[in-house]
Amino acid sequence: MRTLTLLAIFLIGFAAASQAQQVKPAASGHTCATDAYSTVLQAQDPGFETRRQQMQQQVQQALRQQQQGKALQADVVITVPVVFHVVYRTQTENISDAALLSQLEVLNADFRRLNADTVNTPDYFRPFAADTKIQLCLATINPNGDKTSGITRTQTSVNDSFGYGSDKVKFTGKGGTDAWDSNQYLNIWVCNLDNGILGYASVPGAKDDIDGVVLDYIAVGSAPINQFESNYNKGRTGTHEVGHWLGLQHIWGNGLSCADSDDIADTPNQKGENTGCNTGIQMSCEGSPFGDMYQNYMDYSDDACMNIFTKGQASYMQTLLATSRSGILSSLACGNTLRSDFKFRNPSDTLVAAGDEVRFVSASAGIRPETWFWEFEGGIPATSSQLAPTVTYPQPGRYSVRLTISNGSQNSTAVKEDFVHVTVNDLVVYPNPATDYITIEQPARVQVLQLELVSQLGQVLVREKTQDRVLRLDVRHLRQGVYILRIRSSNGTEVRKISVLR
Ligand SMILES: [Ca+2]
Ligand SMILES: [Ca+2]
Ligand SMILES: [Ca+2]
Ligand SMILES: [Zn+2]
Repeated sequence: MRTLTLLAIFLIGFAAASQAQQVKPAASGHTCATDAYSTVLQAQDPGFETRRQQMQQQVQQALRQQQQGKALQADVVITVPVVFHVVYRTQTENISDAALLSQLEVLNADFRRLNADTVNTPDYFRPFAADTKIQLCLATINPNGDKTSGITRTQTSVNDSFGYGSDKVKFTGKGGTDAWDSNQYLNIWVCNLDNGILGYASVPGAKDDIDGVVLDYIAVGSAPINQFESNYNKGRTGTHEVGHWLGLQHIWGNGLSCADSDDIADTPNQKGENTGCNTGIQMSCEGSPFGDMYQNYMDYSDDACMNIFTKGQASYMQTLLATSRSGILSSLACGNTLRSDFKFRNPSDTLVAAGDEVRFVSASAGIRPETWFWEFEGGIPATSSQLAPTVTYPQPGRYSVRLTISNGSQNSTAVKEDFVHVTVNDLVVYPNPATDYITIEQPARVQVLQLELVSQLGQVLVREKTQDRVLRLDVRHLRQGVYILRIRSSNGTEVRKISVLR
């Protein structure tokens, strides 16, 4: 009888797999491609590894500061807005809204330690178990500011399945769906992944347009809503991959030895991955009295046999959200409000010459505004109701810009002081004569490279290389007399006579 049941389970599993024309996941063990995907990114994107390491260092530095007393607001629950992009070829792959909502429920339960199977965490690991204070919500506003279900569905023309190598699922032009602004959303793509891969995540440091988590459709949500027979039908692939997205490494580190680590202090050191469903104490490395924490979401155990994030992992993820994913903290994607913001259409317009045209563009968040009201100190026009106005500034100075947006029932104002710097037309040096400091102010479109203050005998007394627009030279140590200021700029070399008075 038992053999028959097993055979039946095997056949159902086989049917699901053959429908997808794919190999089932390896006989045991999560098949997470996050590490392999990071290796691909290292090869494709020269800046990736540096950014990843910088972000890791930022977290470690912030964690050290927290230990020195500058604690994060530990009681604040962070909400991460999620958009699901279902990219399907067959109706089987086009999993239901219910399955996606079930996935969200699993994530919220696991991250808040509200999962029903916390009872399976052994007593000796319970003191380490954490409510991560991170929760997820389904986006209610899309990047255009319009209402959304938080779910996109795309029937794909891609005939074979998707893989982490090509990453096609993340691009509309390649048969997938473009990411929504990853500074405001966690993008979760659902598709048929090849080679039995269950999921992969971009770790912090990946570029915005590929940022997010990809899940194989068979691993989304929890049975019975998840209708696929496997050891990975309780939605824990999602928990594991979102853990990676928030910077967590596999609990065994990145090598199959005891010398490497996951950089989390309260997870036991572990040699390699655990698969299936272990029981009792399994010790792969010396020095941890209770052995491997194979119940951890960042191991490879079966979905039914994982049930814990640790406090160390929780602070790591919290801190990562406070540093390199801080856009998520201020995202309005699950709300019902709007927030004014704006920028230069051309980023170098922060510094212009008198008479130049400066173009602005609204960069509001949340609900799409219906009206814009701009106020330009020192500008012509002084006000505008356009989405992206052009303004001329006749006089040198530093000017504020203010934008009030409204959707009829709500409004929001952003003010930026000294946002526009209209420079002088010619290089000016003042005061002359000077007693303590000389100020050198350069016009837009000219870049001063080096300044030299030279005595009348030709001796260089001060030399400065500079990137600054406004420079102050200290002449308090100079005797009364006449000096030569030699200014080398992108316009050539210019010489001014400067008197110092005592
Ligand atoms: Ca697949
Ligand atoms: Ca550890
Ligand atoms: Ca290891
Ligand atoms: Zn993984």
